[in-house]
Amino acid sequence: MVVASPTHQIHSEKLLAIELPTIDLSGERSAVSSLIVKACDEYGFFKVKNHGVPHDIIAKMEKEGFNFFAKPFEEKQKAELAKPFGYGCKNIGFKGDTGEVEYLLLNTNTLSVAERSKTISTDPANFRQHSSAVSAYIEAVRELACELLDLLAEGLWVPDRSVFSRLIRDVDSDSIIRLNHYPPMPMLCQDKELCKDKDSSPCNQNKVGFGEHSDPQILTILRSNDVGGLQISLNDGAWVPVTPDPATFCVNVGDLLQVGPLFSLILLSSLNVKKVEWDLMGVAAMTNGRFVSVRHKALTNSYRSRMSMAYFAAPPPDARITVPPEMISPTKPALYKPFTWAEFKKAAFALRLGDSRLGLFRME
Ligand code: GA4
Repeated sequence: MVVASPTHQIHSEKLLAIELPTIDLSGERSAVSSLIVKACDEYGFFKVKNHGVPHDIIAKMEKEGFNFFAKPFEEKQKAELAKPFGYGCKNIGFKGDTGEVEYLLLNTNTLSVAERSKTISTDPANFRQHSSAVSAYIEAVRELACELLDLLAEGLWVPDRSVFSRLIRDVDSDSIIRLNHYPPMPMLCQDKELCKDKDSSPCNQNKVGFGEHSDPQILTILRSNDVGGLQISLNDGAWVPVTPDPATFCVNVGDLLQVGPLFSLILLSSLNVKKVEWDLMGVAAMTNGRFVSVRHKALTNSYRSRMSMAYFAAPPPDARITVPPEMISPTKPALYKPFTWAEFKKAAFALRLGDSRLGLFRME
């Protein structure tokens, strides 16, 4: 993990943006996989370019999102279907968290396509077109997530390279997609000289769009328009803005991946039991908490709308995350109790946005 240098803070309100590592996925495979592991080690956040998601798929999805958020509030509210999926405004989760954000939360499960279409489009004439834009985006971003997870497994020398991506490809994968729209919010910063410029890096006086949290899933693939707002928390607690770059996707480690490298993932389904064995040499080379699910937040911009689209790659609900017996010894006791994604998710949704959840699953 990196620590902010003094130059990250020019004055108390204005922060210097951090240049996250940008990994070119068209590079040589083993070099790319090492870079991904390094970026997960050092930052827990990185950007990818030449990611293979076609520009027109991204553009259609973004247009779809902006069109939806431009509709009158009453119309958007009609998309408030089965909670937690559907439209939401200012309320985040079920425990009283709020932010200056409106959003659409969509299930990516193929079985829910019809419901998704109802959610994103209230115009029956464009029903099909809308549905296909969203589906095409989900499929392309899922592919990217799987590719990144395969590369990560390769970089970690895990014998089974598809160990993570199989969970995402599973028909029962609980991956979701979220469109966040942050309407412009005038800031209260006193330093007019520094803050009146319409640049994309917000200062600390900007209103909180989406409060501090970590993502519970395995990996998040985020794309935003050219308006800044994302900030990440570095090891020393300093907040640093991430420069927006619509040509790249921003990728971050989720809670499950923080646990994952030290654990075997056992996927139990009614039909099969798949156990993933870790290369003990590889595991021994890792340190506890090697990949950290970095806390982040999103601030609003004073002048411009920000829209981000996040794909949260998650396993099926019954995917069991547990310490393999060969990893446990009197000197190296298991750090976490075994849990399923369904159990972890239930705990996450019962807590406030900023609460730490992994602590609940730590061995006493
Ligand atoms: C954070 C990541 C995703 O946006 C999300 C969020 C979810 C929600 O908005 O309903 C949560 C939050 C997120 C973690 C803690 C709980 C659940 C709000 C909240 C207070 C969709 C997710 O999966 O977890």
